[in-house]
Amino acid sequence: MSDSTDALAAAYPDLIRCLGEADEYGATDVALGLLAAGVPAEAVLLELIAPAQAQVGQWWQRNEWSVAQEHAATHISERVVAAVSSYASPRPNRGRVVVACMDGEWHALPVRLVAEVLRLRGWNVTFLGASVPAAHLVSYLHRYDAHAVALGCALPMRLPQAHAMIEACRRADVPILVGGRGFGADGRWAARLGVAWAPDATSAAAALTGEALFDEASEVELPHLADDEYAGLVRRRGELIDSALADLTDHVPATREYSGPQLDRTVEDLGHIVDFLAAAVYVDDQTLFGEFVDWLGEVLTSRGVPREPVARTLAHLADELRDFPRARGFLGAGQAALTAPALTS
Ligand code: B12
Repeated sequence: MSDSTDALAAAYPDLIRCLGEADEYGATDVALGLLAAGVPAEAVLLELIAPAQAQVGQWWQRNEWSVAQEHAATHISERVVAAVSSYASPRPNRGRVVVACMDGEWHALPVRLVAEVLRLRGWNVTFLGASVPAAHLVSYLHRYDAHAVALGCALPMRLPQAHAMIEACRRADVPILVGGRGFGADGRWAARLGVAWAPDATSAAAALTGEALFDEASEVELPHLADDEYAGLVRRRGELIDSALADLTDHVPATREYSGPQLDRTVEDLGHIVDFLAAAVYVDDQTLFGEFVDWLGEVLTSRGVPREPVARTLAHLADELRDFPRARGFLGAGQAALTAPALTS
């Protein structure tokens, strides 16, 4: 192991402790201490802060950390990223790269890490942050002579919006690179949308200096969209959420006792179910909805929430979507996955 690897491994528990205790000064000292000891800034960003944030996500998912603890930790990580960036701030000697989150996407920190790594590699980076509407991004790109645009998406349910944004950038004739968990761990949904993808910030930097990004890209065909299922799901989103909520109220007595905030959260969760389903139909891939259902099952179990009402909602939606064979297939598989562990236990 190199000295840097040893130093990062030794510092990781200290950073995690600082994030847990909301100690932003301690967290910044951990990172600046590494930089002073000669650990490269890029390694501090990608091998210390990024895995710590993934760990924070795991704790939230398993209900070991509250939303407030996650928010505090993320805020501190943002401060640490800013401290690392101002410590190591080379002047740009390469072209401009515009880095942004897809419309509706609030996970700015992963994209910020990419932006900072590109900056460290000499790119002149303009970071636009979270949720940038497509039309605004395109008019921005027109105004600046960007070498490329890098777009992040953390949630697969945002893929249809991501595609609209990718097509808009293509029409503006700017090379596009995408990344983030939303494109799948292996980038398979980026491949589906016919766009260059990088798994991490280091590969993103390599892609920007390579040739492939500048190959002529043509609009991808998604022939399955001709069946109108995706458009139908978008059109009926509100109605599907309302009828799923009514079904829960009729058949799951606990729902009737819900407070206003609990009802709001339920409506939000139902919205996520419909949006992930619509995204799966959009890219025509059951694994997108399947991964979501697996994740949802874990979230519910760790909060002591029974899976049956969610399985019931999937069955209800399948019933409502009688004329949507692809969506029904995805819902059926999801329902089976949700109920399978209950049958064996
Ligand atoms: C912090 C956080 C938030 C913050 C974000 C604040 C911010 N400023 O970023 C807030 C509170 C807003 C948030 C909200 C939500 N979140 Co959140 N969040 C996270 C968390 C804990 C950390 C994000 C992070 O910093 N990751 C660290 C970086 C390094 O991630 P990374 O993906 O490894 O990034 C690398 C590569 O993917 C790649 N990459 C990333 N982006 C890009 C972009 C480009 C162009 C390229 C080339 C490469 C690239 O390079 C990076 C560095 O090498 C993640 C957990 C996680 N594992 O990421 C959950 C997580 C992503 N969130 C999740 C969820 C569910 C949500 C909410 C839906 C929760 C809710 N009910 O409201 C909302 C959705 C908001 C929205 N509409 O966008 C889930 C998603 C699960 C799923 N099924 O998809 C996760 C995975 C948590 C979990 N384990 O369950 N979240």
